[in-house]
Order: sequence, then structure tokens, then C-alpha cells
Amino acid sequence: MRPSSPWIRGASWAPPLLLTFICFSIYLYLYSNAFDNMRTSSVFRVVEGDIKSVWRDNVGSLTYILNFKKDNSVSFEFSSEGMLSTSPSIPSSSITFHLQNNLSPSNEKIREIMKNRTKPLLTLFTSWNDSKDKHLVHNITSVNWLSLRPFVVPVVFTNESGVTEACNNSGWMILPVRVSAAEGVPVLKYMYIDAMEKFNSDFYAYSNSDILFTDTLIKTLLSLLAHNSSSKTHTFIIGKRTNVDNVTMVEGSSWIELTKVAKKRGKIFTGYAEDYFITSSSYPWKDIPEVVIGRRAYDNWLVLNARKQKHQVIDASDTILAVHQTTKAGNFEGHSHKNGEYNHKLLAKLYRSIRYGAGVTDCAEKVTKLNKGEIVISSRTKLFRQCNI
Ligand SMILES: *[C@@H]1O[C@H](CO)[C@@H](O)[C@H](O)[C@H]1NC(C)=O
Ligand SMILES: *[C@@H]1O[C@H](CO)[C@@H](O)[C@H](O)[C@H]1NC(C)=O
Ligand SMILES: *[C@@H]1O[C@H](CO)[C@@H](O)[C@H](O)[C@H]1NC(C)=O
Ligand SMILES: *[C@@H]1O[C@H](CO)[C@@H](O)[C@H](O)[C@H]1NC(C)=O
Ligand SMILES: *[C@@H]1O[C@H](CO)[C@@H](O)[C@H](O)[C@H]1NC(C)=O
Ligand SMILES: *[C@@H]1O[C@H](CO)[C@@H](O)[C@H](O)[C@H]1NC(C)=O
Ligand SMILES: CC(=O)N[C@H]1CO[C@H](CO)[C@@H](O)[C@@H]1O
Repeated sequence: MRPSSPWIRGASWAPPLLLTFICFSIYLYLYSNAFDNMRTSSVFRVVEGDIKSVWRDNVGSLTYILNFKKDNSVSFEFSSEGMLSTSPSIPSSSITFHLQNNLSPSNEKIREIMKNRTKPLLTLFTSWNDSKDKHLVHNITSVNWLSLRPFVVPVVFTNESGVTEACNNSGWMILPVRVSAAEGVPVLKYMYIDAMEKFNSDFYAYSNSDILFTDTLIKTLLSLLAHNSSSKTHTFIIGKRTNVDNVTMVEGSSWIELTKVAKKRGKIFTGYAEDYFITSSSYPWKDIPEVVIGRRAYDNWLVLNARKQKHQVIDASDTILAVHQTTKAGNFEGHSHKNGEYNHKLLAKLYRSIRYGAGVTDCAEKVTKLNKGEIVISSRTKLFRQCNI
């Protein structure tokens, strides 16, 4: 965070402010009048490039339109365009956060993040190896996660030059796989530890590389932060995924399209599969066993452990849309890999009996819910018997 604001004192802010305003005006004009035709014009690219440079982007990103209203409220319109969405046929998602209530902590946080005066909400990381079969899936994920900036910082852990190159060119952050096991698979805890050391954010999350998110992720985290900013409890957030077959680039690069296809073709998957783990920045990852990603059993164990440790475990299925890109490989990929039992064998050595059934999503004691348009946390009214620990 920067200390005192240069926006208030002195006159040196006037020229940059004016320039910014002119850029926004030109951008607004181009955006609203000649979006498709102007895409190839150099004027558009210069203006677009200028706005993007604010967010350190290279190709493709979130762009913003600021509306200052009469009543002194501000609204941001987000339009996310993927790095590969050079074709005008790809719709851009557009979402509006209305900041009517200027005093709300979430609105303050949005404003501060937009101005880069506070840390982002979430460092979201994953890992994948280059594989022809997965090119489309990874390209869609790449575009989708970029659309969550500047609230979310997307990070890929990789030692492969191909993945590094593709991601670095698109604006992802890259970290090496420092510790691996089971023949080169990243060990989860070191991904958290490294991400926490390199990037500053309110939350940190590993997610499988085939999961797509929308603004619902941002909104849920904003709410959790606003409600519990003073709480020092370790928080562990999970949620069920929605399986969607054959997600296309057009669908995956727009929050609105993604929401539509999830409703139309999506199927909520079993609570036995947890594909992402959002934790507070204080979460004690150093104490977690060296389980690896992409092999079964670790997800349920993590939830089970968090519940045993009395961390605040939250099921955000109802307020976070997490779309799983289901391809020919199907829905149980982690089960067919080499060393498929690596995690279970490791955990079985450490613990005499493991009741994975108490580590399903439905065993989280807290849930997020939409209540009159607001995201709230409540305690789950009824826990199944299998959740007993
Ligand atoms: C945001 O601010 C931090 C320092 O506070 C700086 O390192 C970073 O480059 C800034 N990001 C952008 C996109 O300006
Ligand atoms: C996108 O797909 C192309 C091949 O179609 C591949 O070369 C490239 O590495 C992919 N990009 C990412 C980020 O996966
Ligand atoms: C990413 O690209 C920048 C230049 O655009 C370069 O300075 C940096 O070293 C690259 N990072 C990696 C990890 O390759
Ligand atoms: C990846 O590269 C880093 C150095 O950049 C190295 O320390 C690490 O052992 C490598 N990891 C794997 C799995 O090869
Ligand atoms: C990824 O590639 C590395 C070598 O580049 C290999 O050691 C590792 O096993 C691969 N990981 C997976 C999950 O296939
Ligand atoms: C997805 O695409 C494959 C072929 O690429 C096809 O066999 C399958 O039926 C499709 N699934 C759905 C649900 O459309
Ligand atoms: C609204 C909300 O998130 N409340 C939680 C804040 O954290 C405490 C634990 O310190 C929980 O018990 C509350 O439910």
C-alpha cells in the first residue's frame, strides 16, 4: 500500500489525470461506437494498449469503463476479452459493479484495487504440462483467469519452457515447481508457500487447471473479506464444480456466456471432488503433509483436516460458479494417472484411519448464500452423519 495519496495535494497530478481522462473518453467513444470495425485500427490499439499497460498486461485483459454519476457514486464496467479473442465473433463479458453505497467496505476495496493502492483479493495458481490434447482447455483457462484481473493474480507453476513462454506472453505470472514428487508432480504445500512469499493478496488458492471462474468468485471473496476483516481465524473455502462438456473458447472467455452454458449444459458434480482450495493468507500450509496435486485423496483429506483443526471451513458452492471443462478424458482424471494412489499411500502412513467421507464439500460447517442480492455466510443447519469426526 502506498502511504499518502498524491491525488490530493499539489498540482502535479493534473496532466496525468487529464491524459487519463482523454484516454478514457477516446476509449469510451471507440468502445461504444465502432467496437468491431475499430479493432484493427491503430488508434484503437494504442488507446487499448494504454489502458492495459496500467495493469501490466500484454495481450488481452480486462478493460474498464468508469462512470462518474451525478450522485457521486461510481460504477465500473468490466469487459473481459481473452488474449485469443481477436475474432470479433467472440463476445466480451461485461459486468457492472455498482458502487452506490460509498461507505461499504467492499466498494472501498474495489476502488482501491482498481487504483492499485491495495493488494489484490486472490493469488490463484495452478500447474500443467504441455500436452496437445489439453491445448484448448489450457488456452481457455488462460483467457478466463486473466479476465479476473486485477482482483485475481493468475500464476502457473511450471518448469517447461513452452508453458512459460505461452503464459508469460499473455500476462500470467510464472513460478518454478520447486518441490515435486511422484515422478515430477508438484507438491501442493510448496505452491502455497511460494505463492505467499512472491505475491501479496488477501487469499491464496490452488485450482485445477481445467476450472473456469466468473465474477462470482470476486464477489464472494469481497463479501467474506468485508464480513471478517478483523478475524484472525484460518479460513478454508471450497465448493462444488459444475461439469460442462466441450466448453468452447467463445463460452469460456465470457463470464456471461459461461454462466449461460453452465445453466444449460452444466451438471453439478459430487461433493467428493474438490477442485480448488481458497485459504486465508495465514493458513498454516507448512504443517500440511507433502501431498501432490492431480492425484486422488488429497482434496478430501485437506477438508477433513481443516475441519478437525477447527478452521473456518466454508462451502461456497452456492455463490461461486466453478466450471469444469469436461473433455473426452472424463471426470475422474486423477484416478487413472501413474502413481494414482500416491497421496493415499502417503497419508495412510501418517494417519491410522482416514475418514475421507467427512471431507466432502457438504461437510463444511459454513455455507455462503445469496440473501437479497448480498452474499452472506451462515452455519449449515444439518450435517450428515458421515461428517462426524
Ligand atoms: C501496483 O503497485 C505496486 C507497488 O505498490 C507495483 O509494484 C506494481 O507494479 C503496480 N502495478 C501496476 C499494474 O501498476
Ligand atoms: C494455446 O494453444 C496453442 C496450440 O493451439 C499452444 O501452442 C499454446 O501453447 C496454447 N497456449 C497456452 C497458454 O496453453
Ligand atoms: C517474461 O517476459 C519478460 C519480458 O516481457 C521477461 O523480462 C521475463 O524474464 C519473462 N519471465 C519468464 C519467467 O520468462
Ligand atoms: C524446476 O526448476 C527449479 C529451478 O528453476 C528447480 O529448483 C526445480 O528442482 C525444478 N523442478 C523440477 C520438478 O524439475
Ligand atoms: C511434467 O513434466 C515433467 C518434466 O518436464 C515430468 O517430470 C513430470 O512428470 C510431468 N508431470 C506430469 C504431471 O505429467
Ligand atoms: C463433445 O465432443 C465430442 C467430440 O469432440 C463428442 O463426441 C461429444 O458427444 C460431445 N459432447 C457433448 C455433450 O456434446
Ligand atoms: C460473516 C462471517 O464471515 N462471520 C464469520 C467471521 O469469523 C468468525 C470466526 O472468527 C466466524 O465464526 C463467523 O461466522
